[in-house]
Amino acid sequence: DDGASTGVVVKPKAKTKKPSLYKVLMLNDDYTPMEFVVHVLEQFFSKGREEATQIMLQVHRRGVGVCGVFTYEVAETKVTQVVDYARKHQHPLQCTLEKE
Ligand code: TYC
Repeated sequence: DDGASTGVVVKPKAKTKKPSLYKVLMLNDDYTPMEFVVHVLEQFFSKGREEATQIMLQVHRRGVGVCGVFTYEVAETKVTQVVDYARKHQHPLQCTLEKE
């Protein structure tokens, strides 16, 4: 807009792009104790006992559940931390990323 008709020059807004978001998904298995999964959801995803239990039961019954939604780097870090922590405790718990 060169302001020819109104005298007002509108500067084009420099658009800041929102980062893509990624879901961290928890996967079911037959061996990881329910209590361990609840503990992971509390410690790594800041869930309260109630919500952590609901998510764990969703995964147990349906096979998969959403732990949280993050930018790529944060989501990738959560997955690594959870899988490393589970291995340290000798549980096969798996989680993964999915682009929203
Ligand atoms: N299915 C497991 C059991 O019966 C519990 C479990 C829930 C494991 C959620 C993993 O992401 C998981 N002990």
